Amino acid sequence: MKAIETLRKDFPILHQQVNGFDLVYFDNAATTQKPRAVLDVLMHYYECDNSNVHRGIHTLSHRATVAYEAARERVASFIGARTEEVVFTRGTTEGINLVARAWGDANLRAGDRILLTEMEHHSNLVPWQLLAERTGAELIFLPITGDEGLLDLERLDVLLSDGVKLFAFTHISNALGTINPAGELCRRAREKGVITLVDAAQSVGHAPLDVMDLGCDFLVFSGHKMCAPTGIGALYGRFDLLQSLPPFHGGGEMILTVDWLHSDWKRAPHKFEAGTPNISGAIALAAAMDYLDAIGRDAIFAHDRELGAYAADRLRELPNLRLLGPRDERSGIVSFHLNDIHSHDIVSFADHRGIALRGGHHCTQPLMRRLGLDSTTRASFYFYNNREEIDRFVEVLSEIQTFFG
Ligand code: C6P
Repeated sequence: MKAIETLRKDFPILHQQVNGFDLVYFDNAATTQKPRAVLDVLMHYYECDNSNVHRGIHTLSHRATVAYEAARERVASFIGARTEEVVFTRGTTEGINLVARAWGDANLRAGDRILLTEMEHHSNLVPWQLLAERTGAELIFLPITGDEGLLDLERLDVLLSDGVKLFAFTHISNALGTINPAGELCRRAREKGVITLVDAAQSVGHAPLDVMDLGCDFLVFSGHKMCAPTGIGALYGRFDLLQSLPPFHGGGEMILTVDWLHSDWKRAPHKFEAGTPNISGAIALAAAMDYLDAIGRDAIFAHDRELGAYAADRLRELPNLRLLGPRDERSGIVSFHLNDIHSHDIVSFADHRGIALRGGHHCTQPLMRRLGLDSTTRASFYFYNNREEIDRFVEVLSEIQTFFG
């Protein structure tokens, strides 16, 4: 990997002072910053090629269409899929809702079960609750082991047996930093004939990932957590599955022919992309993938884990700090509870020192309740963060402990 200082130069936003201090950006699990290479591609698209896709015969429309479809190819190569297996979405949340609607409504009946885990983000819980209400299906949960936040794999086979049709789980937990053994989970589900959906929101921009190696049926992610703009993401679906599903939204772009009472759809993936898509977002997502691959996803993953382990060690030095998440092999996400100081107070204090953290339930309210907490403070790292920033962060936490007595 290039030196961190060199990589930091690619991110204009990192070079500023916040509240009189050099910015330390530790809120990468919420959204990452964007490198100049991605910003330039966005600007170039709007300055030179902007037009609608798949409709016009004129030159700009042709260019926009070619660039948009090339972006689909790039996403496919980034995750080891076929081009026609990539549906552009607004992000992880929309991808899960698409599967819950299109696959869930067509395949689930009263009495069927959906297996989730206790560490799911609301985005991988609420759409299934809505599906369960529509169909009479039931949700069941693979437990975690406690503060260490590992999945209780001994319970998996039993839970997978009982009428389960779909197993949806997060690859990396946004609230605990756990890295789940996604390949093993998919294999064990497949052995029981259970369809899998991997929420890769926190993993796809941080680690090498190949849908064929994972053996998943569906996988979803958001571009904004991997150096691309907000409002763009992708759903991977095995082609035969995608092709068998009805559309999610109806409208322009996704049809072949329309009559007053009936319409025919295009093949997957286009039948899932109704209306004008986020063209510039897709093109910028492809640029973000080029940027990440030039650094190397193995190197990014190693750096994330190294910072995660270093931060965990430094945090353990603080008295009365309850650290959540795995002892070994955590990602670059650390989440903790400090004395009885509310996480919002910690985040506000740290902000006054120029450090951006996140405090709250991290869209995992049931998990927080399971841990007996209402919130945690979270620091989440990326390849442009370094140990010196973590040292400053730990110093500020010490200051906070003194301040709040
Ligand atoms: N987590 C966080 O600060 P969207 O909002 O669709 O881009 O991503 C939703 C989502 C789904 N799954 C996981 C594991 C996630 O971490 C997120 C987003 C952010 O942790 C915002 S709550």
